[in-house]
Amino acid sequence: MSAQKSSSTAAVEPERARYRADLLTLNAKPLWERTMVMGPGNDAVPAIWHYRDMRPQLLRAAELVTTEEAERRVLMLENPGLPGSTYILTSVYSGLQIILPGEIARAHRHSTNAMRFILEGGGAYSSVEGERVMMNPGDFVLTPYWTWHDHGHVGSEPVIWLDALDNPVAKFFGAMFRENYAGETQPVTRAPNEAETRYGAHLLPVEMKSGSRSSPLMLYPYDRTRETLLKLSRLGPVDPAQGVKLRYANPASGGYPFPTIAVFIQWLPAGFAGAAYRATDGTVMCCVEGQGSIAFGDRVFQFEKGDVWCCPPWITYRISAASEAIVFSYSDRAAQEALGFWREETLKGNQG
Ligand code: GTQ
Repeated sequence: MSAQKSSSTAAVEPERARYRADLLTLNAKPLWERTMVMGPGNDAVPAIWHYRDMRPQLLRAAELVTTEEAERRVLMLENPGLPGSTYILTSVYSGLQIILPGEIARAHRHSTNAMRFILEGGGAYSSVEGERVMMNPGDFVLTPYWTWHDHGHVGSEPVIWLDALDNPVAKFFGAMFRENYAGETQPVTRAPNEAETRYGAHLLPVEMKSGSRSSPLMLYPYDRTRETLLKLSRLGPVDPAQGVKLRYANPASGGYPFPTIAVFIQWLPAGFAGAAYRATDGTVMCCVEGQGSIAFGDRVFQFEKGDVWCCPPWITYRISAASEAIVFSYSDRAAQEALGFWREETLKGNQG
């Protein structure tokens, strides 16, 4: 039986080779010869960018390049497993941006959702669709799809923040558009903290009609986020893998702040040794307070304030905290849940 099979395979092989060559001229390939593995995960690998390494390079960029030359003075964080991509993960972008007193980052808009998480310094503002908000460390600031935005600085010390965008998703769909504003900056046309007043007090305009799929808030201030997190740290529950983890909510929908990006903050008790966890959403994390470590199998990254690292899809990790710690994060979970792809798993015992 097996001899018969191999002799017939040998006889048919030259014909199969001719067949393969014929198919190639038609831009077609046989599925039964596909080598691509059908399984979770992708080429992105775990990686960390320490603030002690990145901060001096940002200050150097501020000496070497003006904001006239570089419309945004940003160091992009590129995953070592995705060389040439400019992306930290296959679904989300991360960059570290620095702005000096007196500088502006010119107004533009793009068909990608953007957000900032402020790491250091005060006195910088972000203008979005005519509203200007001051940004302070720990604040999470939104620039939704196709909104005009520019940044400026009226303070006295460098300001550094983490930029997050869903560029890879827009690029994947071939739906990336971008436009410069006619002037360098846009006029302020709204009252101070207008979005907060309209949408930020558990009240909404009774006939609210928003064409936006993103949160109508412009800023989620850290003082309030932190206070809530610390109160909940006493009330619990504390998840075995994630500590006390909250998601930032769109007050109009109850959903995530963006259609593509989910945004989170978590508190870890001192001595926390998290259970092994994996999920299909690629996640970028940033330490806001305290110190800890994240282990991907035998690879362990120590983290402290300002460090940024990525957890690629379906790679198991464990988070530990040496001291009480607060970690900000964002991922493509919003998009994956909307499309029905998202899965997670907390592994019991010593697996992973
Ligand atoms: O601040 O508008 O890191 O448009 C990349 C693209 C920041 C921004 C980035 C951008 C911005």
